[in-house]
Amino acid sequence: MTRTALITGITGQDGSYLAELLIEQGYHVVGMTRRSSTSGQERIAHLDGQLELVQGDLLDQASLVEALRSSKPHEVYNLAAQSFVPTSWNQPVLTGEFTALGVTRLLEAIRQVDPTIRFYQASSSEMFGQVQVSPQDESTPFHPRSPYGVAKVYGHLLTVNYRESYGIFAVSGICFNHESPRRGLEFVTRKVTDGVARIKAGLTDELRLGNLAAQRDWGFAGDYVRAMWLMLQNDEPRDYVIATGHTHTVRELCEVAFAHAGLDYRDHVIEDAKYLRPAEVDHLLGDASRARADLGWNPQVSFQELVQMMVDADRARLERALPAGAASVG
Ligand code: NAP
Ligand code: F7E
Repeated sequence: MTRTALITGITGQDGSYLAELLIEQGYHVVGMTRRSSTSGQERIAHLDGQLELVQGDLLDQASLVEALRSSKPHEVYNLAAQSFVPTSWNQPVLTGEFTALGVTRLLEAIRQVDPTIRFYQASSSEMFGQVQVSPQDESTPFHPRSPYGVAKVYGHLLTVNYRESYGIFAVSGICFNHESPRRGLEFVTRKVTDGVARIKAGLTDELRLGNLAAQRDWGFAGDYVRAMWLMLQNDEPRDYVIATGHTHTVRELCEVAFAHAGLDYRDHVIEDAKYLRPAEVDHLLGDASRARADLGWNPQVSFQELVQMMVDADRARLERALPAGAASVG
């Protein structure tokens, strides 16, 4: 029997990679999208005809119930969220509505429509926040540092609670930062690789960044969506940390990205206080031992490979967008 999966947030970075994986696995994939005056579906345009789209919004309970009723999924992956940390200080209430209460709305819809649906919640290493121990694993205490992190703690604990209260197969992947050429342009990895491509093309000479000392455990999004799928195939519902086990500073990210294009980041990167956060997460490093042992999950793409892949993709994109020869300055 063909299995059906409903993905919220299908137009986002992870949604597009997960949709590809599930289509490859033979699933009927249904993506939930919200109405917009522009399409906003660039990341899934290449999957046109291979998946079904239903309209719905995490703010609207009736639309979630209807999305589940019409698509009859076996698995639901809740990837939709307001996911950019700085925006969560500007729009804390909206972030809470999407990223925290949205989880309640979706789990309530599952309880109402079909409690045998398996549910994946996109939890985040931002829940660890100001860490006292390193590396972080499933037993590390939470100390979130942004309204986004706080909202994710709510969604995480609610998922645990619906598992314990109602016996729903509801699990959380506590994913550390994961990136790709499809990453939003405002996140630091993509901002840097896009910046390198622009500098190389002669469009600008500088890149303004915030805290270069921040450390993150960065992996490749394609590897992380595999972990999400494996978690819903597990015998028992269990939460997992998904991470590479290596951490790097934003400065190292710059070194690798600029060097890959034959540039020295020190000639171009400017530290700008405008990009500092009201409260920072200084250091993250994940321990994915449980996922390795139970799920056989291992990341395939290293930090260097990831950054180089993103620089190459941004340079190729600009080559296509600019008049012939214009993107090859220097
Ligand atoms: P992303 O690229 O920002 O995508 C977010 C998705 O959520 C988009 O499809 C967006 O739709 C959708 N969305 C936002 N608000 C919605 C609403 N009210 N109703 C329905 N859909 C809504 O995020 P991502 O990087 O793929 O991350 C996927 C999930 O994992 C998010 O929950 C994120 O918080 C979490 N996470 C990400 C990372 C990471 O490093 N990437 C790590 C840990 C956890 P539109 O296209 O219409 O805006
Ligand atoms: O920042 C520093 C910044 O915005 C990483 C989301 O997917 O991962 C992501 O959250 C670090 C921070 O990601 C700039 O201060 C320096 O320390 O790429 P980011 P994030 O905040 O870690 C987690 C796991 C999620 O769940 C989130 O959804 O980089 N940094 N200079 C900068 N960051 C940005 N964005 N821009 C800068 O100019």
